[in-house]
Amino acid sequence: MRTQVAIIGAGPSGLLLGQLLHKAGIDAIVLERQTGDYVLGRIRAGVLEQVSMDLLDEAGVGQRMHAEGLPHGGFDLLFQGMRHRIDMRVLTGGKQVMVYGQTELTRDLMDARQATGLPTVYEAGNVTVHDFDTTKPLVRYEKDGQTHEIACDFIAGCDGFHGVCRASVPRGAVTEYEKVYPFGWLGLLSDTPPVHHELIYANSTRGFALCSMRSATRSRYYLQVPLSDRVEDWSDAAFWQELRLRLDPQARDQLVTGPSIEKSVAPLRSFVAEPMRFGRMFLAGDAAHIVPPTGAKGLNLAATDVKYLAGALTEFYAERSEAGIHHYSDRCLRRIWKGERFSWWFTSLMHRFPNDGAIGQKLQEAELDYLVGSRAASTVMAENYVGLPL
Ligand code: RFL
Ligand code: PHB
Repeated sequence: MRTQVAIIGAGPSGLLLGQLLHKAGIDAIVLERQTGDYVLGRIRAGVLEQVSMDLLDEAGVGQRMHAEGLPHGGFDLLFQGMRHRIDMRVLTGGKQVMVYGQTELTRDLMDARQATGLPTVYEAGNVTVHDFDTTKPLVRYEKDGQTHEIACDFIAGCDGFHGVCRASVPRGAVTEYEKVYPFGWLGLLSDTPPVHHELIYANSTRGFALCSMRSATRSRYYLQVPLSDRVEDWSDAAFWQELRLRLDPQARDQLVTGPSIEKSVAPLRSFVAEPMRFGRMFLAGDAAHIVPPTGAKGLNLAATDVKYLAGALTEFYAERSEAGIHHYSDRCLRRIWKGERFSWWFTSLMHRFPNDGAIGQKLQEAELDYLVGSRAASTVMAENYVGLPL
């Protein structure tokens, strides 16, 4: 088999890249280790920045997002038992974000790919990448007991944090920066109306909580939990009880509970791999960087990588120019580090850190009080939340 770009991973990064390349008339094959249903079953991100929305439109898959997504112009910060609204729309001159689940976005991309008959190989086993330091890279995989080979011009590593592409780069060619946080997020999805029409980010002495949503009838809630907690340790009843304790009296009264549809624990990590290009192989999305979910930057950073990568490859094929390819890593990393900084800062401000004690809590409360009382500080927060310009 031969293609122009072999894309490893059919998460949002890989599928979006496939769609943008298709629009530009560039051939690609997507290889995914899991089944399509498995990929759709992973409940993850929920908030899209304007830049990501624009990109979905550019890829021709934004229709359902506009019809069913929920535009949000603000969110609440809750601390010392009181809620304060950050009015993103006013503070950023009209910008907002879109609440639209990663599952839905992935489904839209999958449907678009299927409708155009573009090749995706699900359950591709033992994917390996070769010769990306030459102009003739090669990808091998196994399917139905047979080994297959794809000759290509470029490899796009869109295979997430545990993928094969970054792991195939010689040690010494890549520098990794990492911070692991001493807690995780326990998430619960339920078919209950959201407690509030906007998101609530809560700093409480019992730990962080987040009230999010997927629609007017589907809620997504998160609790900070110790890393040692397993999902089996948390009954639905225990989750709802703990969430109530971390909310303000009004939200506590308004909270509608119900059986969980999904419940999972995610560890929190900041991670960046530099550079993001190795000859003719690129890394994009979670394959190159991870942010803690506080502030909802992960998927949005992935989308920008893909935008830059699709642009660089289009330039290569249309103009025979390698300028975009050479600048890909630096352009991405400039934006990524700002997303990393914001996610680390917001995480540090909202969570209870086991070693910081009572003074840690007091310092966070003082910063939050300053933040909601200062238009300058609120503007910094709002600008980062809606997404920095490209
Ligand atoms: P993905 O989604 O991990 O997809 C990678 C795909 O590659 C496949 N793969 C392989 N395929 C073939 N061969 C191999 N050897 C392979 N190894 C892996 C995998 O099966 C998978 O299908 O990475 P991608 O596409 O870069 O997308 C990144 C996003 O998924 C991620 O950044 C976000 O989900 C992060 N995130 C959030 N981001 C936001 O922008 N807003 C949010 O509100 C938000 N909330 C979240 C989040 C992530 C969370 N978790 C669980 C980490 C909330 C949570 C709880
Ligand atoms: C979500 O709805 O899953 C979500 C929303 C905002 C975040 C993180 C996750 O900051």
